[in-house]
Amino acid sequence: VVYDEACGRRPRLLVVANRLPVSAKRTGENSWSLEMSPGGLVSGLLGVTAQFDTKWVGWPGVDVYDEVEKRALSKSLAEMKCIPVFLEEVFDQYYNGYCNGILWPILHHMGLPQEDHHLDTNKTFQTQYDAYKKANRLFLDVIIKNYEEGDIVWCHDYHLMFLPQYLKEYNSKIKVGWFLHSPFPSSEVYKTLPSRSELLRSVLRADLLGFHTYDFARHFVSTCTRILGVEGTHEGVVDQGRVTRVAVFPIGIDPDRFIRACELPEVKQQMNELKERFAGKKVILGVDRLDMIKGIPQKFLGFEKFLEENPNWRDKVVLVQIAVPTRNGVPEYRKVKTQVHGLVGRINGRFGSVSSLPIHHMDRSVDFNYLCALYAIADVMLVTSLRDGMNLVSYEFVACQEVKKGVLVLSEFAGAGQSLGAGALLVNPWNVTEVSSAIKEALNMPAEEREKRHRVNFQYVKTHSAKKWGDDFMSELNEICAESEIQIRK
Ligand code: ADQ
Repeated sequence: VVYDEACGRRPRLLVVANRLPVSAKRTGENSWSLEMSPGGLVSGLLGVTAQFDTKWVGWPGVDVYDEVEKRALSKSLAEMKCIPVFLEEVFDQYYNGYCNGILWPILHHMGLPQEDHHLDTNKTFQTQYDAYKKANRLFLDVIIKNYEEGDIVWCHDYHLMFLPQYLKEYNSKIKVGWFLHSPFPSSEVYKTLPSRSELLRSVLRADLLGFHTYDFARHFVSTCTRILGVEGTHEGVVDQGRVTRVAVFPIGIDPDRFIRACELPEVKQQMNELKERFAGKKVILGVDRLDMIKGIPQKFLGFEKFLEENPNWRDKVVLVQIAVPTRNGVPEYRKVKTQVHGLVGRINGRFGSVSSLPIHHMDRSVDFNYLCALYAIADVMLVTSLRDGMNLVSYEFVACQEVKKGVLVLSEFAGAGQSLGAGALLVNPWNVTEVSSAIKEALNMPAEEREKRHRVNFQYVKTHSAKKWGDDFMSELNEICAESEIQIRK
């Protein structure tokens, strides 16, 4: 570790993401209850916490305007090594506007919103873009207040594309990493974005840029060469002799957490109840955030076609879809929700009876243990993302299937399509006939073949964990930092 010798202490790592990994609930005047949410990022940092003194920087997930309240919340968060960034009035235009209304669809090959067609002169767009920059500056201010010499700053995701530039302008010696959790699109799609060059130039100021797959990294490098006229090499991007390293770090999960949960008496009890509830039927499972990128309408259309063409299966299969609503402040999300509800009604209306409904759809989140029980009893997991950085749901399903050895039907457009493609049935979610045939193949697959496919994927999920992802990124960043220290000393 680079800075150990110099400082005689564990080096500090500031992990900066839009959202802190805690849920804060007000329990009274100036008092808060906080709970750590163990998502992919927290699991990923499990490995590096031994080497680093890690602190989290991010939005706490609640609106706080009063200064006394802010201090009280900051104090409670400090005990969990979290430092809040209060975004207040910029939040809506930054988060719902620029991040999720503009960048998210572009990064997922969905194009810009139709109604804002003259984006560069459109006032709403300009307001959102300004709010985005302002929010990135608010993150910078908090980092500056907490920065100590030698700290490494790891920025996460598309919310913080200006942060590498702002950090380096503040102090060119800060070591900065940036990881993109979503895909990076082809340059033909990305170049429609009016602010395309500024964003690229900013992230290129980081020392290391990470992507989930080789394709996303390649898209990024070729986008930089085409838009900025810089040089792309196997190492990354070279601009006037300065190299920004671009590399691939596929994220994973903490598989043991899921494997252990499946052994808990409470989870076993939930599994038994679910098995009883769906006795005599095969269960197809879908677990997604209710987001247009997850292809939930395409999933339902594929299932509808399957029921249409296979009348003998109509009373013998259910699709359980858990779709937690997110980003309700963005119009596109409200539209997809209405579309999904319309399809559930149509398909249940066509194929349901008094005693049985083909789709059990829930607009909500389920707790961790119940999620594991659902993963464990499912016969088929159906993931039809139209584009997805990785898709951890497919990893979680595999981790919970040691007994059942069910089949993963997986979109070829999810990053996971590249890592779990060997054991899964890959589909193009836009091809309804292909999704329908894959459902049929999965439901009829002989035990021996299921076992073989599960083994391959289970092995992958076990070895390519979130911990490995965090360790790999940090050791590469350390190496780059060490090299540049040597260069400076020369
Ligand atoms: P997401 O788009 O959120 O993540 P994903 O990787 O599948 O997608 O992770 C979702 C997480 O939320 C999973 O841990 C899942 O268990 C949980 N979840 C989803 N629906 C739920 C529900 N109804 N109830 C309870 N839990 C639910 C982004 C990118 C992905 C990338 C990750 C990590 O979009 O492509 O894999 O970051 O980099």
